[in-house]
Parts: sequence; structure tokens; C-alpha cells
Amino acid sequence: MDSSSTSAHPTGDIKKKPIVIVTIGMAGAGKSTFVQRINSYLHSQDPPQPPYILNLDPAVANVPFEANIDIRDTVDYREVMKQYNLGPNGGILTALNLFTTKFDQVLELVEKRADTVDHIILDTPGQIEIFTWSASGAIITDAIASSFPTVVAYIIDTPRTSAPATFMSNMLYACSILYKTKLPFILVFNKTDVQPHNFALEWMHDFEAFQAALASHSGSRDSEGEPTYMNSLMNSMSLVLDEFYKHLKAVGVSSMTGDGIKEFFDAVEESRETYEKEYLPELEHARAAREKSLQDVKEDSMNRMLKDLAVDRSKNPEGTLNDRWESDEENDDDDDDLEVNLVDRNEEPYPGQYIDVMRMRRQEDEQINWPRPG
Ligand SMILES: Nc1nc2c(ncn2[C@@H]2O[C@H](COP(=O)(O)OP(=O)(O)O)[C@@H](O)[C@H]2O)c(=O)[nH]1
Ligand SMILES: [Mg+2]
Repeated sequence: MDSSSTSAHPTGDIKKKPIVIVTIGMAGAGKSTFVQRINSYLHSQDPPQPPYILNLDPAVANVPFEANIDIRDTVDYREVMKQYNLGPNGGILTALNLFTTKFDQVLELVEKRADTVDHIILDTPGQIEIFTWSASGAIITDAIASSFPTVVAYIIDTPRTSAPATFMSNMLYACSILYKTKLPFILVFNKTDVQPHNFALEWMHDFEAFQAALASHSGSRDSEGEPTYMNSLMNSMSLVLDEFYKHLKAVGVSSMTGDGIKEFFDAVEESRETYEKEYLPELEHARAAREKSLQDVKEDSMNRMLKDLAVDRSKNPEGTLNDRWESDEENDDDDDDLEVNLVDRNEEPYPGQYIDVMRMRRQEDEQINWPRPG
């Protein structure tokens, strides 16, 4: 009987770190529906692999999945709108900013569960730019990507992307996000139940096919039969994008029927390797560079201080005797900053567990009235 090693490790290998899937995409592309679909797919696996889900959309009325951490428990974006005199977009952005100030606590909650989950999923606000072009979005993405392998799932509304010009702007947007986050990237052509995504794959693999589609589209020639400005611009851009396509994976899914979800998860697993081979070394390199420059600054100021001290002592030798201090104070940490509580919905609720950002509310007598433009 020598089967002891396998019985000690029923799974056979060491638990891998969970992988984070950040869903990004235009409003209505189907991010939330997609998250619901991959959630139910993971639940239906044998054995089930329930993911850990974060909802970062403060303005969503109904989430079609059960989030472990929900921004709406922490901030009420309508209250934020009222108190800061903002419109809906400003309200959503400010709500996300307020939440981001507590993201270290969110990460702690996630890390506590890292041993028991394989996937961590982020659903982001409906309007893409709120996440992709805000400091908060960048902070959240960087923080999570430096703790876990992370992949961006860029959700595309396939039926709405079938016109060549729309397709191109959508791809350029994806391109900008890829270069901003530098994370492994999966293009998810959603809603394939309405329209299959093969046209997109063809355009991505063969830019001549794309240019032909452009040319056959109305408005591609002006009255003299010359290609329009827009048309020639797009022709040259398609060459640029050709390079970009090489760095991504594309899958077609239907969040409605569940088609293609398995292929999506295959792409996620491949992305884990890309993360480890490409993103992680770059991240470590950047971190080392940052630490080195910080160290240089510290050393420089330390040297200058020592020099000043030496001059001082030579001027006033008795002063040196008083240069010591009694350290009778306890090692008292300045670190006891206010614990604001984030909630993991899987744990027992208790009173006062939510962050109350409304405490930052402005005083009645402040009389601030921000004029609205226009
Ligand atoms: N036919 C079809 N409709 C979808 C699919 N995925 C999402 N939708 C619909 O698209 C709309 C927007 O979806 P939602 O998930 O709220 O988009 P979000 O703003 O990106 O989160 C909803 O009406 C969904 O029912 C799909 O795969 N097929
Ligand atoms: Mg949504």
C-alpha cells in the first residue's frame, strides 16, 4: 500500500491563485448579463466553483447575480448626487471615487477568501468611461492586478458592431484600454444568438476583407468618386489595428443562451500564463524602479542631514551630549485610523457594518451653491 501521497492531496496539486476577470464594455453591451452567465456556469461545474463577485456599478437597479461585495451597500449614488449637487454621471463617478478610498479593505476581504475560490469577477459601471477614464478605475485595476492574476474581458455588443466604422471605433477603444491597463485581454463578442461574430473574426484576421467591407459601405466615396476623408483614415487605421489584434484573444458568446462560455474560460486560463510571463515581470520591474528611486531620495536626504549634523557638532561639541532622547514612549502606532467597515455578504451581518460616506456630508450652513454650466 503506497498510495499515501495521493490521499494526502486529493486534488493532486497546490491550489492556484484565483484569477480576476474584470468586465469592461459599453453600456448595454451585456456586462452584467455576462457576469450572471459565467457565474451560473461556474456553479454548474462538477464540483461547483462559485466565484467571488464584486459589483462596482452604483447605479444598477437590479443585479442579475448575487454579489459578495456590492458598492451599493457602501454608497448611495442618489444621495451623493443630492449632496454634491451632481448629475447622474457625476454621481456615479463620485460614488466610485468614495468606494475606491476603501479599496484596501475590499482587497483584504477578497484575500481572506482567496484560498477557497478560483475566480474573482468584477462587474463595472454601465458607462464605460466612468471606469476606464477615471483615477478610481485605474487604482482599482492596478491594486487588484498586483495581488492576483488578472484579465480584462472586453464585452462587445456584436449586432451593434457590424458596421465597419462602428467596429473600428470599438476596436480603437479596446486598443486604448489594452495599452492603459497592459493586462491580458479577451475580446468577448456577446449576443451571438442575435448575430454570429464570424464577420468580426474575418475582419480581424484579414485587413483586406475589412477594407473591402469599408469600401462597399455607403458614403465611402465622395461626389467625385474619391475615397472620403473618413474612409481613408479608417483604411490606414486598420493597418495599425492589425498589430493590436495580434495581442488578443477573441471569443464569441451568448450570455443569453450560454453559448461559447467554455471557450471563454479556456481563454481565461491561457491568459493566466500571459499574466505570469508578461505582466508580472513588468509589474515587478516597475515596482523595483519605484523603490530604487525612493531609496535614492531617502539616501540623498539622509546624507545631507548627516553633513549638516557634522557641521553643527564641530561648532558646538557639548551639544552632542544632548543629542539623545529617552525612548520611554510605548511603540505607539499611528496606524489606528478609523476602521470603516466593508461587508462581505457571505458573513453574518452586524449593525454599523456599512461605510457611511454620508458622514462627509456638507453642513447646512455652508451655503455652497455650485453654479451649473449653461
Ligand atoms: N439577445 C441577447 N441579449 C443580451 C445578451 N446579453 C445581454 N443582453 C441584453 O442586453 C441588455 C443589456 O444588458 P446588461 O447586462 O444590462 O448590459 P451592461 O450595461 O453592459 O451591464 C439587456 O437587455 C440584456 O438582456 C445576449 O447574449 N443575447
Ligand atoms: Mg451592468
